[in-house]
Amino acid sequence: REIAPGAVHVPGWLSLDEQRRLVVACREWARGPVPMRHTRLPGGGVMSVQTVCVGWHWQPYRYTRLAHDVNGRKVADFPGWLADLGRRAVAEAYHRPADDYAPDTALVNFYDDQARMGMHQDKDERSPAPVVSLSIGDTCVFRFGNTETRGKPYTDVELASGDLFVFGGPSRLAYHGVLKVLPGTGDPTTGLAAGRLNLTLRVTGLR
Ligand code: MD5
Ligand code: FE
Repeated sequence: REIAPGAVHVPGWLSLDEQRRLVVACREWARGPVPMRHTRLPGGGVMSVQTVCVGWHWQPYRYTRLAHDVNGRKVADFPGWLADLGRRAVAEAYHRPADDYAPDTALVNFYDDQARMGMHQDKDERSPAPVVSLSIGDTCVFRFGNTETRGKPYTDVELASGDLFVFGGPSRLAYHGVLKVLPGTGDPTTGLAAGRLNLTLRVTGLR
C-alpha cells in the first residue's frame, strides 16, 4: 500500500525463514567487531534504541568506516546477500526492476519495550536512492510525516514482524519516528523472544 508518493508498505513481506536468518545475522553483528550500543548524541543525549551498523558506521551525524565513537574498529562488511534482498525489496515494492539499487550500509536498530525514535529526517546519505526498512519481532507504531515539519500532517502505521517499507522519491526526506513498541506482539519462533528489530538498508553515496 502506498502511504505517500514513493512510500510503500508491504505487510508480511519476509518469510518466517528469512526473518530467522536475519535475526541470526543481527545477533552476530551485535557481538562485534563493533558491538551494538545506545548511540550517544553530540548534544549529550543517549538514544533509547540500540544500534549496530554494517558496511558504514553511522555516528551522529555522518558515516565513517571506523567506529571512532565506540571502539575505533572497522564495522562488518556489507554482505552480498543483503544487497540482493534490498534489490528484491525495491523491485517488489515499486513493481519495477531494481538491478541498479546498491545499498552499502545497514543500520540495525533494536527496540526494547521502552525504546522510541523521535521524529527526524535521514539526510546523512549523499544519494537520493530509497531506504529499505525491514521489521522483525514486536509490532510498533510508526509515524510517517511530511518533508517540512515534525508535526502534522502525518500518518500512523503499525509495522509488524516481516513487514517491508520502502521510502524513496518524494518521501525519502520525510520526517518519521517510532512512537511505541507493542510488547508481546511478536512471534518468538523468529528467534527474537522480545522487542523489535529494524534493519534499514541505505546507499551512503560514499566510497
Ligand atoms: C525504525 N528507523 O523503525 C526506523 C525505520 C532510522 C529509522 O528511522 O533512522 O534508523 S526506517 C524509516 C525511514 C527511513 C528513511 C526515510 C523514511 C523513513 N521516510 O522518509 O519516512 O527503526
Ligand atoms: Fe530514520
